[in-house]
Amino acid sequence: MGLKRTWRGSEGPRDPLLLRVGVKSLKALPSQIPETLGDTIGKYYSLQIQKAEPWQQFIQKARIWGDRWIREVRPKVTLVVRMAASVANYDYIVDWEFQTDGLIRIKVGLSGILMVKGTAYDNINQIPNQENLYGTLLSENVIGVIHDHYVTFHLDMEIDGSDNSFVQVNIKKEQTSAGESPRKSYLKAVRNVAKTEKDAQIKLKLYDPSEFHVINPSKKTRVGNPVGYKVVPSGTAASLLDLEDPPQKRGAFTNNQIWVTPYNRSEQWAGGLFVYQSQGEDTLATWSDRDRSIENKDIVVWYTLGFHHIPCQEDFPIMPTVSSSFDLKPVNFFESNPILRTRPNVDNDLPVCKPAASG
Ligand SMILES: [Cu+2]
Repeated sequence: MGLKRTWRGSEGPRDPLLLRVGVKSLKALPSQIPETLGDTIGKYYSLQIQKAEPWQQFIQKARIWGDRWIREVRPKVTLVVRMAASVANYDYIVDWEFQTDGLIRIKVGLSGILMVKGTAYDNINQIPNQENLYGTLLSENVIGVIHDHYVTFHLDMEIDGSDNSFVQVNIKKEQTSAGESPRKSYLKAVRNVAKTEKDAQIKLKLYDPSEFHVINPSKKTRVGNPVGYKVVPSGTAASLLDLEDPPQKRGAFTNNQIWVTPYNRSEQWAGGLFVYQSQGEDTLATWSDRDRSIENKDIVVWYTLGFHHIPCQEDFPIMPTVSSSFDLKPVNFFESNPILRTRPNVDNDLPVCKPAASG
């Protein structure tokens, strides 16, 4: 566990001076702003540039804003809970990052020793068909074989209480009727509350997108939205193996990226208890196929983060860390942006790490 202090993208250093200025065009970047203002800005100040304002208003506006300098920022301070697991030749670094805006980012980093096999080849010009290597020649007589990694998370969600529902919010394209509008299409969100487990066996789709909300249907915000958190996928991978392939039967928890099951103490490990002896009879897929009721129940959301890995020479002999993540993000959980009422941090609020006394 540790505290990390970083700056959010464009927010710049602590206590910046934010100047609202006008520029004639996007070509007029800070380097072209008059020297006098450039002096005022100084190297530690951030610029908030608003384009296409008349140049005459520019100095005046800067002066008006000059009487009301905005000097506050809130540095991004996150609590990171880290776990590192050595699994065979690999090291997996799992970070749970808790942000002050309520977002929880779960990040997985892969490192360690690459899985390789021997070969008689010591140069690719000796290989008649490189595809038949099923990997990459990484060094003389060493092939890094193509493989996948899957990390499945058991998320025992409790959104403001134990009884929750899973809602797939599907984004749909609607067409305008002929002559109705110059526009041809627009977007609509269709909410589908999952009644049973099979309603929540989710394969991610880029061109049929959805949000995945876990809500408490009996707790509402001031304006009536059910409180919730959503699962936000990021870069991930799906298994391409045949469903009847023995490794896939054992690893059937990768058949979908999201599953939802009713809480059951005996259903804790997505691959079952005895993975290496398994014929696939005790996995998340077999539990989910019972199709139990999951609406307004104590539910568990399962999310699988995947990586396809075609090794390259930089991965050998020890891999630089490859990372991906997904988020649990508040969705109508707070009445408004929770950051706005937080005090600006000052240096003294933060723990100061000092080196241990020597000797
Ligand atoms: Cu790998």
